[in-house]
Amino acid sequence: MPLPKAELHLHIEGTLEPELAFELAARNGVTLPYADTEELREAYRFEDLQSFLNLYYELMAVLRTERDFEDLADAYLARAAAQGVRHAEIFFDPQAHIVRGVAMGTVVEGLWRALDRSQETHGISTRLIMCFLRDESAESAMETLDAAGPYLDRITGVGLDSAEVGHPPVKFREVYEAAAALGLRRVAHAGEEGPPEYITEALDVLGVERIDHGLRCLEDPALVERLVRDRVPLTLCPLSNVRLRAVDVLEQHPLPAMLDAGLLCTVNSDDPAYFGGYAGDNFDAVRQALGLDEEQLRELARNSFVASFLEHDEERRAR
Ligand code: ES4
Ligand code: ZN
Repeated sequence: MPLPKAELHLHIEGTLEPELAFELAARNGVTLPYADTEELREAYRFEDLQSFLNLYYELMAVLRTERDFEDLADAYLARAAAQGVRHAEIFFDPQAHIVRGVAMGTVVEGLWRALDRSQETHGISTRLIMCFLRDESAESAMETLDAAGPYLDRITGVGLDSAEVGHPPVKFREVYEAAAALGLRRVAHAGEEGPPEYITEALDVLGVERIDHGLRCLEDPALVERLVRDRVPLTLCPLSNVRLRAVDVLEQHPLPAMLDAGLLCTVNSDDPAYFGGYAGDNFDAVRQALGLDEEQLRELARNSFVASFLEHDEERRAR
């Protein structure tokens, strides 16, 4: 039995497996520039975050209807359940769909159909986190928040993702203020490819409760001290870090040092269809490559619930 765990860093669009991509392409009359699933998998060789994002946005063309988003989420939840995931806080990127003429309502209603029954069908409680694309303008982010108005009962929080370098958190100060005023929880990707200053800025300017990735905090000892003191969760994604070359090989991932430093680390899958594995696969990989012992793995699983947005009694029940 895999360890019960919460998944806190998961882009739903990053769960699109090649087989489902081709199925949806056929259903929607979309032509993909790949002959078959094998040729598509061949394209999964990334140099960095941007080379991954190019393919990630390209494949989204197959997602068009509510049912597509429902099928996507349902397929993810089934795989996650098989790997011990009991709670999932799921990112989605509305701007990447709205720009293609797919409305906010189509995305949220479709995802919600799968999420709403997930406790019964998969034994997984869920939350939705709406991300802003940081390489788009602050105005576009604010329009996206406005467009989410009718769906805020289904959205727990906001996040910030896509190409990091050159797009510091401060660019989104106003939209995060507006999100906070609406009662939304706040997280942001920071310190994946960007510098440690972006982590500090996400905390101080955006008021985030968790840092997604946060790997580069290690370059700033004072920042590490602060993250430890304030118990700021980091949602690490080890297989993603290898595929996008944030670390050379998994054996050199700093997770053990980060745990030893007292950081509140969690292990997550990011874009599992692209990076070689779901939450349980990431746990297995760090156990093998880094020699983590049972107590460290239990600590990581415990941290995932502590760092989640579950209410306290719900959190106990999920464990
Ligand atoms: C992402 Cl790995 C990663 N980093 C930033 N933005 C993203 N969106 C989807 N995956
Ligand atoms: Zn991510």
